[in-house]
Amino acid sequence: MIKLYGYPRSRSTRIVWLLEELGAEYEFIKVDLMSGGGQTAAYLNIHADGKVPAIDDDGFILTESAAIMNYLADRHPESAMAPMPGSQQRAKYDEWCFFVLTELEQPLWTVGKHTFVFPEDKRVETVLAVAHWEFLKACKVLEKRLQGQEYALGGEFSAIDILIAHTLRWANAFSVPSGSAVLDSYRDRLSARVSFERVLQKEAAVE
Ligand SMILES: N[C@@H](CCC(=O)N[C@@H](CS)C(=O)NCC(=O)O)C(=O)O
Repeated sequence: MIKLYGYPRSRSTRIVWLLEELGAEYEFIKVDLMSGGGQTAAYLNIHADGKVPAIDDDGFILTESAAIMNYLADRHPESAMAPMPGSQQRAKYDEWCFFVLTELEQPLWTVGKHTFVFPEDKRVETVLAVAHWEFLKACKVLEKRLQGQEYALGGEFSAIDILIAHTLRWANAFSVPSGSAVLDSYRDRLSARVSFERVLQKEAAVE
């Protein structure tokens, strides 16, 4: 059974969400980031940087949330959570994936790091305005690409929607508005999925 190392409302939420969509069996192991759980020698053997998420699939260790999502989606081809590797549809899926990580999440995480993640003496207030601006710019691109379609790949839900919706939920939680009614309604529609209700229950159980 897959072991998922995670922490509520972190990037491991993406993996819980996907595992719930897949209906896969897994064990959620809480790494208590708030009390140094990521920095124990045992956990550093799993994730060299002491971060979450990480998975252990029968001894196969994998880190990086998007890599884990794509691995799990590819291991469950019947779920159609990601297009077949090597296909043009997969290249478009990957395009989304890299866009979300490098254009959308990156400025948002900069806001997070410089408001509540980093120790106070490492925070630089002057980066916030430019990070907000960059995030809004990425949201405009995202809005254009999602306009008139239900999901990122068109009519079918896939793992990339989890990555996008989770990032937009983070923005909301960080009080960083997307500035887009299209994106807000996409985020809320995806958050209303039954699988996401199960994510909230799973995380509440380990709080
Ligand atoms: N690029 C990594 C980022 C992982 C990451 O930064 N995780 C945060 C939680 S969302 C973490 O574990 N932080 C604890 C720390 O920095 O020590 C991924 O997508 O998995």
